[in-house]
Amino acid sequence: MFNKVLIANRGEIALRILRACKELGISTVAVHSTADSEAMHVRLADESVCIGPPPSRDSYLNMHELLAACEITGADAIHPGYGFLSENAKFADVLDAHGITFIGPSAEHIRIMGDKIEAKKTAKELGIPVVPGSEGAVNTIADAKKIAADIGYPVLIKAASGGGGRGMKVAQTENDIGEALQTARSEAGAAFGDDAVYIEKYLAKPRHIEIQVLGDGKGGGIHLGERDCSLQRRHQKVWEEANSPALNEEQREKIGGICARAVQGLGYSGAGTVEFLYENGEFYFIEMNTRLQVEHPVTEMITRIDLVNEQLRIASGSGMSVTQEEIAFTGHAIECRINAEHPVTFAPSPGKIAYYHPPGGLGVRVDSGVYQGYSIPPYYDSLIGKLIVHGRNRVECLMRLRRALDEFVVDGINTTLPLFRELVSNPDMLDGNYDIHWLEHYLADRS
Ligand code: MV4
Repeated sequence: MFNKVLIANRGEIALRILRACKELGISTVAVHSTADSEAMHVRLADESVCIGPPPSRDSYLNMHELLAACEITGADAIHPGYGFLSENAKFADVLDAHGITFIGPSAEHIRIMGDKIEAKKTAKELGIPVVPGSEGAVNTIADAKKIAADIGYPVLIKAASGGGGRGMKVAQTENDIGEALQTARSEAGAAFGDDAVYIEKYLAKPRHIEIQVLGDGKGGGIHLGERDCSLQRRHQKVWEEANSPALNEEQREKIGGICARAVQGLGYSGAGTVEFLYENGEFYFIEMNTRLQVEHPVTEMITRIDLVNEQLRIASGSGMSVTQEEIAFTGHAIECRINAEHPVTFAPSPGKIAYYHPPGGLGVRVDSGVYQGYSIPPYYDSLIGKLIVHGRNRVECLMRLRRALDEFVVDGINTTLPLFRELVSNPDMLDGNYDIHWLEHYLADRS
């Protein structure tokens, strides 16, 4: 196991990683920009290093500063968390060249999954069901028209280097496809420096269901069930739950088994998430994330597995702590991402937290690095914490979530807590009857 881990992140996930390290007796190094010197994880870490001014490109994305912090402190591993450099293959290579362990998958697997065309090709080879579409990049309007005619309109043109909704264009009919292709390619070229695009059948009302996987890098691989992340606003997940209200036990085991075998076949190392669209009882692979995800706690709550602990074990060569047979799914969990934003306009609301009272009680978890008197900086994303609630079933979980939301006080800044207090009493939400477009429609109808 590692002696000292540098946590190359900030906010709630930095604290989350620090907690797992401490429980394993690993020394922790916090890095922070000048805007985060008062952050909770900096206070709790064994050591801390200021790595630069507030802008991410000068601090949390600055590989030289992170390497220097490793040299200064003697950290033997880096945990990247999510976002920032967590899916940067070059960073994984640079750490490897310096003899520092990158707590995550190999640079090769990061690269494969970061290219959405390569990811889809690999997924298909591994037996994962994919969305019907082009076999690779599409370069000409003639090719695009032929493929679209084969799979049927509407179709979606996606950027190979995109992801998270960036660089997507819908073509409703053959008349649209020329412009859609040209626009998608030029926008992808501008945004990602790569104008490669591919085509898929457009799924109109899917759910977003993702499977958590772990691989030991030696051919072992397991799944830890699914998370339903269909409630999103502008490609930002808002509310995630495990299990999905839409799946039954048989479907869970089937798609979970497919993903576990894929991870085994790939020789994947570490935590990963296989993302699907789910429509009319069918799963369609769209992407694989080669990092720990924001919403990992709902999986932890129903499996009782500490995913960061597993990441540290795997990266240090100890392998996973459990076998597939030892994993049981107990109850139901829901996570609400609480942002420092106005609950109606979603305008960012940085500033000082005048009063902070998080909820507690059985089955209530708050993953957050904020505290009373803490000032939310304006430089980073607006996530201030995650409220995660567990119950023996979905009804009990919703009742507990409603109580916890009523108990949660954050004064001095705007937060999205009021939005969740609406959602937790909404009939569609209570029925679990929502797809990826539901929240945008709800918000549009509300205003
Ligand atoms: C799709 C799709 C419909 N059909 N692909 C958006 C982000 C990226 N993960 C893939 N995304 C989508 N891909 C096909 N063939 C609809 C979306 C999509 C979406 C997916 C999941 C969650 C929220 C979404 C919001 C808008 C569009």
